Amino acid sequence: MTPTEVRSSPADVRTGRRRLVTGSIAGVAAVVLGAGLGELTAAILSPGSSPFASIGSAMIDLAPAWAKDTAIALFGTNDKAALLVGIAIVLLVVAAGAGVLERVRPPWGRAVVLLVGLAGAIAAMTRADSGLLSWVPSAVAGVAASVVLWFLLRPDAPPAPQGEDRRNFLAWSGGTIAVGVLAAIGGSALRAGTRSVEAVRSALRLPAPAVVAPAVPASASLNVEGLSPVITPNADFYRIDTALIVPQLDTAGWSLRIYGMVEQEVTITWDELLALPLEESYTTLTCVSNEVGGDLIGNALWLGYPIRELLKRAAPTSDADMVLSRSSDGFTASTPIEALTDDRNAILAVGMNGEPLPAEHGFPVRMVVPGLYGYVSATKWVTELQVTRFADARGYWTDRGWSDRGPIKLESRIDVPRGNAPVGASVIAGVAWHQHVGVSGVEVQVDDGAWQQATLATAISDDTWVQWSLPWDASSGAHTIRCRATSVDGEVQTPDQAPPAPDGATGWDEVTVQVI
Ligand SMILES: Nc1nc2c(c(=O)[nH]1)N[C@H]1C(S)=C(S)[C@@H](COP(=O)(O)O)O[C@H]1N2
Ligand SMILES: [Mo]
Repeated sequence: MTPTEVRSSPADVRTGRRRLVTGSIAGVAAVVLGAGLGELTAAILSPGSSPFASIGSAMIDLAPAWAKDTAIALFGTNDKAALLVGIAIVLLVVAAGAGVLERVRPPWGRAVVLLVGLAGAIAAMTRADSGLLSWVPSAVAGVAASVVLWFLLRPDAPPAPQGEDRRNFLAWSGGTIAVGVLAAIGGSALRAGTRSVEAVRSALRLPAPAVVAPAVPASASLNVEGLSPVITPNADFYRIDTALIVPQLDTAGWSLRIYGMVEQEVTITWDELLALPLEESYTTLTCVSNEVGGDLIGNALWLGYPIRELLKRAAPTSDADMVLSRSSDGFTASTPIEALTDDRNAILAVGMNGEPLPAEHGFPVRMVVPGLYGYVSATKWVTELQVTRFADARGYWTDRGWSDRGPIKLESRIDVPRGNAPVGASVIAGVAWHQHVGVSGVEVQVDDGAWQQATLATAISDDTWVQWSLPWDASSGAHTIRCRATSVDGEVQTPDQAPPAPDGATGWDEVTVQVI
C-alpha cells in the first residue's frame, strides 16, 4: 500500500466539503418548501392539522413532566413560542443532515424526510380533535420535500457543482426556499382571514344574568400604584394550557355530554345552556405551577350555570366520587364530585368580565370551580363530563405525576415594591389568597424586625384573592421584605418551601429591594 492511497488529496477534501455544503443547502431548501406547503394545506383543510402544531402538540403530550415544568418555569406563558422556535431549529438541523445523507447515500436522505412527514401525519391523526384528513398536510410536506430533495441532488447532477452548475444549483435552491416561505406566509394569511369563530364570538350577545354578583365594594381596592388590580382584565389574564393552536369551537356545533356513572345521560346544546338562568360570580383562578411570588393567578367575574344543577339532572350513582371533564382537544381534569355538587359557585362559564370567553380562555364554554387549582377543575373548551371514580380514571396532569386532588394552598405575594425603590417609598402591598376558605390577615416583616399586621382590603368573597398593604418608611440601603397570610380557619402560611410539583408551591414570598 502506498501512502497516497490512504491520504486524501487536497482536491478530494475540497470536493468532500462541497458535497457537505450542497447536501445541507438542498436539505434545508427541500424541507422549507415542504413545511411551507404543509402549512398552506393545513390552512385550507383545517388549522388543527398544521404539521408544525401537530408535532409540537405531540411533543407537549409525550414530554416528561419535568421538561414541561422547566419550560413553564423558564418561559412562563411564552412556553409555546419557545417550543415552536425549538422545533424549527431541530427541523433545520435534521433537514441539513438529510441533505448530506442524500448526497452520499441516496435514497436515505429522502427516506428521512419522508419519515419526518410520516411522524407529523401520525401526530396529527392522534390528536383528540383530529379529522379524517388531518394526515394530509404532513403527507404533502413529506412528499414535496423528498421530491425536491431528489431533484436538487439528482444522480446526474455533479456531486460538487462548480461554475455554471453551481450557480444553477444555488438558484434552484434559493427559489425553492422562497416558494416555501411564500406558501407559509400565504397559509397564515389565509388562516387569519378565516377566523370565523372569532366572528361568531364578537357577534355574540350574552343574556343578562339571572343572579347578579353583588357590586364590588370600593374598599376592595387599596389604590396602590403597582398593586395587581382586584379584577384582572381579560387581556392580562394568565394563560396556561397544552393547546399549541387555540381550539376553534363554534357555538352552533357545541354540546356538553354528561355520562358515565349516572342514571340519566344528559346532553345540553349551546342554545339550551344560554336559555338557563345564568349566574355571575367572582372567582380567582390559580395554576398549580405558580411559584411563590409568581403571576399564574388572576381574578375575574364569570357568568355561567351551576354544574350542580346539570349533575342533578344526570343523577350520579352514589359510588361516584369524581368528574373527569374533557375538552375538545383531549385535555382532561379530575374534579372531586363534592366540589361540583356542594353550594360553591362551580359553573360552566360562558362569560368573563362581561364578554364571551376569549378563545384562549375556553370559548365557548369552560369550567370554573372555586378552591381548586386549574389543572383539576378549570377545563377550557369543555365538551364532556364523565362521572367516574378516582380509582378508575385519571386526568391529564395526574397521569404525569401531579396530585389527583388539587385544593389551592394559602399564599400571599408582595407586588410593591419590587426591584429598586426610591428613598421615601412609603408602602408595601400585595395580594393573598386561599380560595373557598378565605384570608383573615396578612403580616409583613422587614429585615429582621417584628412581624407587622398589614391592612387587609375588603375581599370580594372567600373565593377571591384580597389586597393588603402596610405603610413603610424606607431608609436607604438593601431591605428584605417577607409576607405571610392567615386564613379564615386559623391556618398560618407555612415558611416551608415546596416546589409546585406535585400539589402546589408553599413558602413565604420574599423580596430584596435597594432603596436609593
Ligand atoms: N382544555 C384545557 N383546559 C385547561 C388546561 C388545558 O391545558 N387544556 N389547563 C388548565 C390549567 S393547568 C389551568 S391553570 C387553567 C388556566 O386557565 P386560563 O388559561 O384561562 O388562565 O386552565 C385549565 N384548563
Ligand atoms: Mo395550571
